[in-house]
Amino acid sequence: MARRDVDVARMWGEASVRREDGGRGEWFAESRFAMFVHWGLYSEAAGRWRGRTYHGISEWLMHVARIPAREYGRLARRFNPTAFRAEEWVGLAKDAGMRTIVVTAKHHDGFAMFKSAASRFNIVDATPFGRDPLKELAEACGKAGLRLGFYYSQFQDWHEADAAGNTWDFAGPGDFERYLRTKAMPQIEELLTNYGPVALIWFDTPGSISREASAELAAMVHRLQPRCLVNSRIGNGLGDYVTLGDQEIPLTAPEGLWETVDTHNDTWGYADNDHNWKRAGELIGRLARSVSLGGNYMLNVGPTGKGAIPGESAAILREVGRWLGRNGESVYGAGRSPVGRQAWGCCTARPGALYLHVLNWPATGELWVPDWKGKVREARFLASCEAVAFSRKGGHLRLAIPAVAPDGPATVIKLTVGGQVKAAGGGLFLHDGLANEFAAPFASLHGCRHGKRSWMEKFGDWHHADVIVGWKRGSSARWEFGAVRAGMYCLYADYACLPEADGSEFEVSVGESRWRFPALCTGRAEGRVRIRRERLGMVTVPKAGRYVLSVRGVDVRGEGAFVLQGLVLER
Ligand code: H79
Repeated sequence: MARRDVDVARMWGEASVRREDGGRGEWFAESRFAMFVHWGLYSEAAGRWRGRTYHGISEWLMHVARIPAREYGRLARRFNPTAFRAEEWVGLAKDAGMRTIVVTAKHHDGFAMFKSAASRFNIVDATPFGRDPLKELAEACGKAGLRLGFYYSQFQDWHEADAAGNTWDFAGPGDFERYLRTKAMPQIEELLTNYGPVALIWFDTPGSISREASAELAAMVHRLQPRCLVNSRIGNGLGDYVTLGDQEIPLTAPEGLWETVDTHNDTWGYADNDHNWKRAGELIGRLARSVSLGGNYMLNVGPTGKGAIPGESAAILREVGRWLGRNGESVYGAGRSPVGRQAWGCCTARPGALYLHVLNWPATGELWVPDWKGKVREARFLASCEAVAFSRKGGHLRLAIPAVAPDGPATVIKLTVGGQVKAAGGGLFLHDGLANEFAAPFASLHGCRHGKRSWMEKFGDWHHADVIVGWKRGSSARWEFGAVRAGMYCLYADYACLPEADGSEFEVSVGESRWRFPALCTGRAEGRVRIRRERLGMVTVPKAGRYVLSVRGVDVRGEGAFVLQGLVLER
């Protein structure tokens, strides 16, 4: 592969960081929720080129439509975002409960959204707008007390013959060193010199950038602004904190500082065809799940070419903000908890308190925290302060809750606890009235292995899963769980099966139920697996007790062509 190409396996770099961040990350856990802004010439194109709609991530339009750099550059002549008001963006971020803003200073298309002496291909010199929006944002953030960071694509620059990424205009490898010295480094220096304090530089797609280049960039950032963080996508393990894969909400988390970045719909840059907004409850769930594993959640908005954040997106963000107004204590400065993810949601913690985020409200009148070892002083709904009755039963904590969720999108129950809290047994538990996921990372395996898979739904719309790989005849995965009553449950499997493995046979068992099922082809997308949920049948849990759910390979075809994300028991 030519060096100019983007190596998909390495596009986001390693998820590792240096241990010592020099104290720069102290504010990180207090922030928790950030606004990501993708805004550039692609916003003006809005996912459309020459009458054709390109579904998926719109900031890749130039790449997918193979638009010559000269022609793409002409978008600048009509880029005139007269609706842009820095205070409105900042006001929305505040209303949404976000404490940091990270905006694209230069994306892969190479267009600088700020005044730059290093390249005339910038918003001040090349558009009728002629203003520097990053200056205005920096001022508005300063006034409102929000942190500001800049996204900078350091490796790909489709406008430059010497940088990586543009294979349609430029043949052969360019002089990357020259691009680094004459554009990337000078522009990053401008960003760190002309805009006041910068919270972080958000690098992206390090690809095959050299260790020396990553090290030099990091050193430059820290020399110019010692408090400024760099994310792990600087490459070569030289970041101050980890950025997970795009749109990745993990089940288990890395040590130390980490964040995940997410789209509100299925694109980062504005696309006028994409209305697939996540609801407030979904966003809160993704935020809470990140915090429950000690991470930060940065959610993207894609302003239009006129500079306005789409109204639907803004309205939903304000709803999240109102929820945070009532429940912020469970998010800001809160973090990892000893209670693992449950079918009803997840749990965040701070010293002396646990916060149960009930994202899926059971209509059964009870909420269980399994394998509870600890002293509860009191339980209250965080938003209303109303007390919640609790008791202990069979080693579990049982809370008596109303049939309908009192706090709309996600109700938080605060447990004030004394001393150490432990939730033993991995916390796998069958919650009545909900979908109980038995996920790959929590399985004990025999003759197969843990792995990860990523795939796209729409173009550039990434999904990630922890999976079980290496299935053979006799391989098995098992999950132990507790149940507090008898019941019939519907069993589903989340798996990907390439055509080569179609018809492979597996056996599932739980309690007295045991049968074989065939794996059905779930398709292939650009050579990658896509995970789909298949219904396998009904199983019976005969009484309260401990059970084992297992799946075993009987006749497995096509080496590596079947991966299992997990099983689900729902009722
Ligand atoms: O800025 C957003 C994305 O544009 C950026 N990261 C987030 C924050 C990003 N850059 N690259 N990637 C994400 C990985 C994308 C890979 C793909 Fe492709 C782009 C898959 C499809 C389009 C390159 C071209 C690999 C396959 C075809």
